Amino acid sequence: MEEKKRALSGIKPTGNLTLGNYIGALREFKKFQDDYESFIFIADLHALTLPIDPIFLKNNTKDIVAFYIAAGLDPEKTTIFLQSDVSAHSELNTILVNYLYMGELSRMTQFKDKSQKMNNEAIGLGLFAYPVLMAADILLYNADVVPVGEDQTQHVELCRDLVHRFNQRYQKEVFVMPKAITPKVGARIMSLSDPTRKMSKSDPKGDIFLKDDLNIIRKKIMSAVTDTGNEIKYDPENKPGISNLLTIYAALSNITVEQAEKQFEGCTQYGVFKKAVADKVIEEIGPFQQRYKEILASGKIDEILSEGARRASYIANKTLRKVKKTVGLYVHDSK
Ligand code: AQP
Repeated sequence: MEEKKRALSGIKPTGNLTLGNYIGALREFKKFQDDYESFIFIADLHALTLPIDPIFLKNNTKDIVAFYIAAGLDPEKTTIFLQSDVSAHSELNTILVNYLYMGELSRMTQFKDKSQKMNNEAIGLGLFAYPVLMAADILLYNADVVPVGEDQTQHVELCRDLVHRFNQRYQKEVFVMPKAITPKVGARIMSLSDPTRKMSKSDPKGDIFLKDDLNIIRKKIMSAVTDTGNEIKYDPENKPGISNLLTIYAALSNITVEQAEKQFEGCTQYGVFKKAVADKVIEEIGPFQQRYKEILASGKIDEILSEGARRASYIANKTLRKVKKTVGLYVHDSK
C-alpha cells in the first residue's frame, strides 16, 4: 500500500482565536485528516516569543485543543499535541539555528512587523529566531504539506531554503521538502475596522473572535468599515471592506468570490449585504461554539494531549536521531 503523505500545522495560543485563524487555518485542517497522515499541534513555545500572562497562555492552550475538535479534527485520525510536550522540537531547534542566517531572519515580515512596535533593547531572541523553531516543527515530521494562512507562507519558504541548504551540505535527503498550502478563498482575512490590515489576535481592533457572543458578531459585521459606494464588488484596492466581507461570505459558503459577487449582483444596499454575511458567519460559528463548550466540559483534553504527545514523540525522535547522526553527533545505544 502506498504510504500517505504527511500534513502538519499549528496555531499559537497567544489570544482568542479570530475568524481569520478559523478561515485561514483551523477550518482547513480537517480537509487533510483523511488523505494525509496529519499532525496538528498547539505552538505553545512560539507563544513565549512575546510577553504573555501564564494563566492566559494555559487557558488559551486548552481552548485551542477544544477548537481543533470542534472544527472536526478526530484525535484518532489527526495527532493533536503540544509543541512543549515533544522535546525534539527544542533539540532540533538548537541544531537548526546554525543553518539559518541572521540576514534572512531579519528580512522576515512577521519579525519586522512585530519588532517595529518594540524597543530594540527588549526584542527577544525567540522572536527573531521564530522561523527556526517553525522549521524544526515542520521537518521533524517530514511534512509534505503545511496548511497555513498567507502570512505564514514566507516562513515555510525559508524552511524550504533550509532543507535545500542542509541536504546539499550533507549530500543526502535528510529532510523532506515541505510545501505551504493556503486556502483558495480566505488566506488573508482583514480587520473589520481597518480592512487594509490583517485580522490578528494580537492586534484585536476589528477582530471577530470565535468566542464572541453571536449578537456581538452580528453587531461587528453590521458596523464593518466599507466605502461610500453602493456596489457589492470584489476590488481589494478600491473597496477593501466590501472585498473582505465578500471573501468571508464566499469562504464560509464554499464558493468562489466571483460566485459570491454574482449572488449579490444588483443589491445596492450595504446593510442587506452585511446582514447576509452576518447570517452566514453565525450559521457556522453558532454550532461550532456549542461543540467547543461540550468538549471543554467532557474533560477529555488531557487524554487527547497525552496520546498525541506519545505518537508525535515517536516520529519526531526518529527524525532527530537521523539528524544527529548526519551532523556527526555521537548517537549511542543508550539514546
Ligand atoms: N487574518 C488571517 N487570515 C487568514 N489566516 C490567518 N491566520 C492568522 N491570521 C489570519 C493563520 O492562522 C494560523 C495560526 O496563526 P498563528 O497563531 O500561529 O500566528 P499568526 O499567523 O501570527 O496569527 P495571528 O492571529 O496574527 O497571531 P498573532 O497576532 O498572535 O501573531 C496561521 O496559519 C496563520 O497564517
